Amino acid sequence: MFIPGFKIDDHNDKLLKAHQRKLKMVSEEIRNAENIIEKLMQFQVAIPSWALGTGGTRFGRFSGKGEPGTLEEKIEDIGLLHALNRSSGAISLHIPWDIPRNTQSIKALAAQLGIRFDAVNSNTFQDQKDQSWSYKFGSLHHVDKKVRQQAIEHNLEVIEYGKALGSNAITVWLSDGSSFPGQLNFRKAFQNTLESFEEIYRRLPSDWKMFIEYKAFEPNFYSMTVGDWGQSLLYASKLGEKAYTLVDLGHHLPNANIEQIVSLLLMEGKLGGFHFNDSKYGDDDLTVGSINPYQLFLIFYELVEGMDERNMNHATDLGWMIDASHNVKDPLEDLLQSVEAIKIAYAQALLVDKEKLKAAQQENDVVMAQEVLQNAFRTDTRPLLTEARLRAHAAIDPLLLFRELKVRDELIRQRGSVKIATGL
Ligand code: AOS
Ligand code: ZN
Ligand code: ZN
Repeated sequence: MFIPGFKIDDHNDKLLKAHQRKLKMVSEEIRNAENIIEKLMQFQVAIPSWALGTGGTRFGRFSGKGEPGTLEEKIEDIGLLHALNRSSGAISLHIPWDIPRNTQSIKALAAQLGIRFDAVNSNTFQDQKDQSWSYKFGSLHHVDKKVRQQAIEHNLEVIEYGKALGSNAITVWLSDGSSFPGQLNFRKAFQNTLESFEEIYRRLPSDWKMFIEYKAFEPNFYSMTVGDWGQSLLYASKLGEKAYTLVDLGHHLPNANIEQIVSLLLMEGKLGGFHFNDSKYGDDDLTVGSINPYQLFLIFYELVEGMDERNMNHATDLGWMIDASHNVKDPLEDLLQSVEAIKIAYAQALLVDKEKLKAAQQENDVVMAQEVLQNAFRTDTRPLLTEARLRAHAAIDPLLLFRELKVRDELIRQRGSVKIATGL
């Protein structure tokens, strides 16, 4: 299914006046509105290929309808999102769930929809039916070299698929760890993992990045071999300048100060990418901004401040990806909400009066520091997002248009009710 431009125009015509009224009001309040709008137009968030179907939990999966059954259909779904918001112009693939059978036609389809290929992900957390050795006791950290070698080769193969599509980063998330004390020698597990990473890193193309994603627990519950940002940073530092830490917002122990982690990783030039989601308890993979939008804003403030300090390009110098999916919403509506929440927080971060905050910090004026941050957080930036969309020929209200056009019904009509997208 494709959304023709005139449907977007019709929708926008109806909502234009109300939007202009709101924009005028906000622009009078905000000194750098024009600059924010331009930055918002540049900012794209990659959609995970595995979030286009309904997510499952370990208790079951209530399959949605009209799910994409092929990589082409996944790209088409992201094309729909991108047509609606012009902010989702990238896809992050997971191999082997998304092996491209015909690279040329996949590339052509993506190009036609304005979608580029962000980081490719390897999967050594599941056994595939034709593989020789099991990952039951880990992959890159495994005590047995032949298992590690199999996992290394898988990662190298993922890089090849990525190269063919024009991606330039690989994300490695390992489920490796232990569930009981005594199961592992921590030092040996670290060294095996490092050695495996080194073999992959050696074969990384010169213009590629390697993102090392950490996670505090799950599926292993006693130790994870890349369990926190310290361990990820250690691997990345030992590997070299193309290796970076990837922060997934759901991968910390409760109440961790993620904004501080982000700030220090950026300071070290070692923050590579992001997996956005939200959570109440653990790796809940909920819609971005649905539980704790203030934390998201604080993280974005550190991102913007830290990137500016290093003269980084907000839109292109980090990998911005969503990693959220669950089982009660329409996945496409969920992703529209997530992208919107990310961009709201980004716009709010751009609003922060940095000079005033710096002065308050210098004076130990704690009250004023809070005021400066919360003034930005409490500003409604949505009209700026809408204006950015309008200028990019996207919908004033993507979610409303998605429903008005009955996109899901049409996808069900085309694909049926029983297809199940690959993923978890
Ligand atoms: C797992 O918890 C991680 O967030 C990974 O990023 C994983 O590769 C992804 O969620 C797909 O399962
Ligand atoms: Zn993740
Ligand atoms: Zn996760």
